[in-house]
Amino acid sequence: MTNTNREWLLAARPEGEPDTDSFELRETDVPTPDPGELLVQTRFLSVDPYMRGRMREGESYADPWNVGDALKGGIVGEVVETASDAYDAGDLVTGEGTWGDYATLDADDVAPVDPAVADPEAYLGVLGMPGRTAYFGLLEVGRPKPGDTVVVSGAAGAVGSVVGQIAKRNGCRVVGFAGTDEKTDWLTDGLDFDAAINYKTTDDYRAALDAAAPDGVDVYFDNVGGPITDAVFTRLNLDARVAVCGQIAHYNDEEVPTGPRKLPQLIPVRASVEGLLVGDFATRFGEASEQLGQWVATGDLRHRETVVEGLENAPDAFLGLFSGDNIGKQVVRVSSADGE
Ligand code: NAP
Ligand code: FER
Repeated sequence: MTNTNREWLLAARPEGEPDTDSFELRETDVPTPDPGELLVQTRFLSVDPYMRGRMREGESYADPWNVGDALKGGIVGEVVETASDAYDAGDLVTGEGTWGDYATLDADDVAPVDPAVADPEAYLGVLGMPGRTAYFGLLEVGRPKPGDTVVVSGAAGAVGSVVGQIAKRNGCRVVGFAGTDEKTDWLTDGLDFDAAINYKTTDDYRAALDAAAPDGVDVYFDNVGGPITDAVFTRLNLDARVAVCGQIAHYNDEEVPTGPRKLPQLIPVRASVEGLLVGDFATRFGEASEQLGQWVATGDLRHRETVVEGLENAPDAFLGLFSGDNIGKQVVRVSSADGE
């Protein structure tokens, strides 16, 4: 094992769209685990849209990163040194690490990774935070009933692709919005969505919805906001539920956008619009992990990961989320099983 660790830190707070100038790679010593901790060599690092919020000053659901601090994120890695009885060297675990080669993690804060269930990187997607978000967001906030039409934006991403499949399992008609034909083909041919709309090659979203969701929309699982959401709001059915999971189209906005507002559309149909945070379901994460793990192990729940190679490319992988470079969950491979 080398003595040198590489870690990405926040070099500057971006205004508007971030670029690689927001990030800096520094070399440090490999940290030593304190009692109760594990030294973990990162195999895969998760990059997620919410990290854009952490680059901003001020409170949100996650603490802001400070300029000069190492960036944090979900990782899957191998225990290389242990100061805890809970794990042995060689175990694969997942937890909150840094954008780096090595991190020390409290053994109480990590979960085991079972490569018999799925490839390790799936523990950052379908079997990680995004999968749990899809599970609770759809079932608890969207509350789909058999026969409902469920529309999902960001449908080919980590959360959206799981939402659509769980909605299908619940007997719903499922329509997804995504940004390339490769993605819409995957949704309909690979994941059995009933219809998928490429919002980058479609001008009239309302007309596209009328064709794809002729009975209107009962559940809208919103990952993106913007004009897609404006259109879906005009097609909501009586008692529709809107689960506001993400608004990635607005994460680089410096000001709250003004109009056009679609709220009058909610009145005649008495729709409810509810924000959701996956962390609110923390006491039930075990239930979600068990169910999602079962579906994945039996092949009933399909998943994809887009892998960018090399820690040095982590900022590009993150920036790619905003241009739609990923299909399924975006991860970065930091090292391989042979330790390289
Ligand atoms: P993701 O969907 O895997 O990746 C982001 C995707 O967003 C991109 O692939 C891109 O796909 C799409 N996108 C980017 N800019 C867009 C725009 N302007 N308009 C429409 N689509 C755009 O990411 P994820 O991790 O699954 O997260 C999805 C959403 O859920 C994010 O908004 C995230 O913040 C939110 N989230 C919320 C919670 C919570 O607890 N509330 C938890 C996890 C995630 P296209 O090619 O289709 O454009
Ligand atoms: C996201 C990922 C996580 C996000 C919110 C969360 C709105 C919330 C996490 C929590 O519950 O603490 O992309 O976007």
